[in-house]
Amino acid sequence: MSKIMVLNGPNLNLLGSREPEQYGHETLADVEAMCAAEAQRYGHEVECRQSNHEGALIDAIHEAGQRIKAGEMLGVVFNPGAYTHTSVALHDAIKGAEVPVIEVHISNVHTREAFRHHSYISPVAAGIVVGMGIQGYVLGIQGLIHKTS
Ligand code: CA2
Repeated sequence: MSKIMVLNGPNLNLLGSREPEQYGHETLADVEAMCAAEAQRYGHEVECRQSNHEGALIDAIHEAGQRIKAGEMLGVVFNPGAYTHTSVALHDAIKGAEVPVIEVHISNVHTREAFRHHSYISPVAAGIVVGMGIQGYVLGIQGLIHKTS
């Protein structure tokens, strides 16, 4: 059994409480339960983290890198939230730690404001899931398992 890290960035702890037209009615706890069930279907286990702090997300990516090298983790399903559009530091962390990352966005960022059209994460992501609602996390887990097994 391997671990999969499900990592969520800023404000995703608010899922289900506001903006349901954009992000749906489900909470982050609902998302994490779906991810756990999907990973279990493949004999894997999720470890779920959320932070509103860029440095904490970078630390989580570094930790994933070490655990992947130790053979106990497959990679990270990552919704970086608004840091997607701003963070060179997260780009560098993913590249530097050589972590297979599936980038997930609940909404279709390409139909939204222009500032959401660019991602610093996509060039270093192993795959991208956009605009599939919270089902995108399930697809991200499937994609990560497919790419790394
Ligand atoms: O579509 C996505 O998953 C995003 O990563 C969500 C980010 C946004 O900045 C990205 O452009 C696209 C925002 C997450 C905020 O989530 C909230 C959920 C409920 C209420 C308020 C914010």
